[in-house]
Amino acid sequence: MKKIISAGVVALVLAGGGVAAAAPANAADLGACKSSTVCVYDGDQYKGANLPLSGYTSYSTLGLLTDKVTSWRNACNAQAFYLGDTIQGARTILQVLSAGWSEPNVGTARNDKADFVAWANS
Ligand SMILES: [Ca+2]
Repeated sequence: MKKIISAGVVALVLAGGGVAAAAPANAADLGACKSSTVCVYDGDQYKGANLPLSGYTSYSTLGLLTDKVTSWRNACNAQAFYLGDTIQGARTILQVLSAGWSEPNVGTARNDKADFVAWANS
């Protein structure tokens, strides 16, 4: 008798911020990400292909960097952002980045998953 295993269940885990150690944006590094901009990178330590995003808008897609983000920074001085993943139409927050903070590596569990960047309510 064959055993049937259901593979249809996907567990989503809301990973709040806080787990990885975010560091304040280093003034010397800000040249790579202009003020009032959110920047996403496909490499860690803000290397590789990058996409600068206006800090005045939320983005439902990250274009060529969709499912490729490894590091990001928020060079806005007042607005926090969500880095998120959309799975079958449902949005999951991968990480929250406070104003002025950077994350040099989002960590293995979040790596190469982000699809959107959105304003976080403060
Ligand atoms: Ca994704």
